[in-house]
Amino acid sequence: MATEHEIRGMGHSVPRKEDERFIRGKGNYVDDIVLPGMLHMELLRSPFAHARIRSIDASRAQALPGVVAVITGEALAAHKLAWMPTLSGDTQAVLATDKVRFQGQEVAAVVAETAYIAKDALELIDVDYEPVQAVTSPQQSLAEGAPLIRDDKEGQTSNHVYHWEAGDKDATERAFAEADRVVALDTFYPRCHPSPLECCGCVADVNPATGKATIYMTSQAPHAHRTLFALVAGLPEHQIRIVSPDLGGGFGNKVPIYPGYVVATAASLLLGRPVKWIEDRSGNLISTGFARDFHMHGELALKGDRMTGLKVKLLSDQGAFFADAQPTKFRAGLFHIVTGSYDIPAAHVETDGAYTNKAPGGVAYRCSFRVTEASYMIERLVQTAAYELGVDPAELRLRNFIKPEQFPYESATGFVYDSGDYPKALALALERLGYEELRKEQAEARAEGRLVGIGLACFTEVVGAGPGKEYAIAGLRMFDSAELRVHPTGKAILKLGVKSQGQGHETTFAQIIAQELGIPYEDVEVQEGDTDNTPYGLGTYASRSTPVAGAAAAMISRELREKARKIAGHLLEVAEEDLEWEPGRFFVKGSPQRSTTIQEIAFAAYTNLPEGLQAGLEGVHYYDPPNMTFPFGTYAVVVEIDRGTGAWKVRRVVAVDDCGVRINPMIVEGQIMGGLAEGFGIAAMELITFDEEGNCIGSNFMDYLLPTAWETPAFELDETVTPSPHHPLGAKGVGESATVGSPAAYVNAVVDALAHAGVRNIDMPVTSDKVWHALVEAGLAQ
Ligand code: MCN
Ligand code: CUN
Repeated sequence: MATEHEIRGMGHSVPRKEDERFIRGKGNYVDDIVLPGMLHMELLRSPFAHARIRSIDASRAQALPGVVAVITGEALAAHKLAWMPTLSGDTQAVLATDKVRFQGQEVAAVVAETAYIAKDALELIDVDYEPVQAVTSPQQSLAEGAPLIRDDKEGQTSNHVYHWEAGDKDATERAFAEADRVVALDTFYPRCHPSPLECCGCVADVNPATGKATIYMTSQAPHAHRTLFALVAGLPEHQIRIVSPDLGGGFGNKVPIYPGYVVATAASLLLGRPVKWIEDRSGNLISTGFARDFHMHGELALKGDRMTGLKVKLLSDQGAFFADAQPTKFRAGLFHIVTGSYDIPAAHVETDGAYTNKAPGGVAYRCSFRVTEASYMIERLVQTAAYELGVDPAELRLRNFIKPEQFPYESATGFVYDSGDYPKALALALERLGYEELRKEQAEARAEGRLVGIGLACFTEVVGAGPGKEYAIAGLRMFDSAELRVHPTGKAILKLGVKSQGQGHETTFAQIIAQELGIPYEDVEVQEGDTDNTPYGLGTYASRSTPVAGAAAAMISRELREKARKIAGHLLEVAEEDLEWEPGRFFVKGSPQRSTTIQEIAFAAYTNLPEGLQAGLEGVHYYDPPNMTFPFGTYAVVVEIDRGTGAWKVRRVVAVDDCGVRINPMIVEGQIMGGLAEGFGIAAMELITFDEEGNCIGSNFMDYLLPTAWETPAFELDETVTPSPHHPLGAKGVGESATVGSPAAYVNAVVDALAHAGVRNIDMPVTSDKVWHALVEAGLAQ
């Protein structure tokens, strides 16, 4: 039931509440926090990718006026803080003691009266390095005789991190033995970076009198970070308060715990004064939360035009420390969603990880735990198969889709997809595109010597972890929470365990309460990010806020509605069973004029209660979802290639998304447009790479290219709605879909323009340079 205009429940595209302050420059970010007596910290980073540390002499830095302390790994080691655990159970150096293992690694910290003094003092620290040969690719790292990167780890004799498999190997081998065609694709998903507007940072304030540590930090998961701080630093958890204020984007970059946070906290503890650390752009690009860096080999077995088996092997470049934020049970994240939208009876996935002399990552950048790479693999592979078979790529997909009546569908690698209607989303995208016409136009253009390409991606994602029994981070089960307090005058505060980084939670979660309780959305304030003030939750990533916390918000509203019903019965002097609900009021069945509003009920909850009922209208709900949600869609891209230069231009992007029921359609569209722009950046220009010595190329925005409004194409959006059957609101997550789904569509379009000449793959970023080489090789260059 749609709510009234005044209530603005779900389905209304209300403007974002938070934009009032963001647009006026009145946001409150970590760097806006200034505390009395606050000191500033800067980090010294390693110029070498791999080197032994012979000695560190900080005396000159220490002597600079205004410098309060220089902190080295050795000093931290005295407090057992030189190393910290990562989210995936490895260890990571906080400040290097024995060796540096990537360029940009944190070596020492200066704490000073101003950030400028601290930065100047960094240059006065003398570190004596003994360079060691750097390893910059996983192939090199796993080869015989490669230098051992993690010689700090007992029993570690090679650079191999893990081997992990999913699916049924024998069944897959049989499918390949019986296949009448096998199509293969080797591809590389390059290292890229989330690059939020705001870099990472914190203000650590350990009160020497009370011992309470208040840490303002850029955190997508404040509660989980508090627990990890307690476990690592040995501080009592109730004495730690993490406050994550407004965040200038996260995109996964703010999931891990970085050395800067730990050193600033240790510094505040030792010095008895608040310490601020704000990362600069290069620090962010070279040392924190990279994404991808996957070498992938996929093979598809076909019988006629039916996909009968899928084999994927991948080799992941983990950098110097294995720091992925990943669910404990799944070592390689959720890569096994690689069967995608297709009914493939047998599949087998093998992944290996290797240490290299590069910054550690996280499964970061709008990725839902490696679903991005999986989606790219299958959508590129399917297009390759279409060319080999001589079947239209849309038609081949249609023939192999999981059919609407097959849901809930168990995939060959063990996921149970909740719901989907893939043919519908594809058909809508093709209709919006005018696909048939475009194919004709493509053929005509080719006859005239012009290269037009049409690329499709029919992605399926898996988002919204838990269930807690299967998904945990560092053992913490992935449920989430909502606490709702309805005040006597009918205004409410909703407190959540998740943390918006710009997704609009203050608006959409208020709309959920408006929908469920009929309290106008303006009357609901949403609070997140302060661990002293919000119920425990696992945080915002993997598009889990709507699937998990959104469900918790709906459930607590419904619980309060049941209490409200009791009060309404008392107020109207009828039995509860005789009452009917519509958003905002209860009325007596058959006489709708006898009614009482939610505001009147809220007042009565504090003033006029039925016998035996507790006062107040408040409660908290912890929601552990029964399954993930599986959003999907079809992205279609049309490009034209310049045969003289290899430059390619996007002519159109049509995006059909299905994230189940939409809470705020405008916010959903904003999420999708942002993701389509990011997908374009990844496909076309974003790349962090390294030279042979391990020097990072891509450490600033001159080298690491982000698309601006100038390059970014226009987007045409549409939707289908297939509700999630297990979510109380029917909603699925959407926050990552377009970044996950779209890169394959862009690359497929460029390859499609060249496919008639035998081109099958161009690795991302698809620069004009690479396209030019493909043109030359295919004899199409002009
Ligand atoms: N929404 C909705 N209806 C749905 C699904 C979502 O109205 N059916 C709304 C939500 O209520 C929320 C937004 O869309 O306001 C995104 O919701 P959801 O899909 O639940 O994702 P999360 O809120 O958990 O956000 C995480 C996701 C991730 S993992 C990354 S990475 C990412 C992304 O969101 N980082 C972002 N989008 C981002 N957007 C901004 N502006 N900044 C980031 O850092
Ligand atoms: Cu993996 S990027 Mo988002 O899940 O925070």
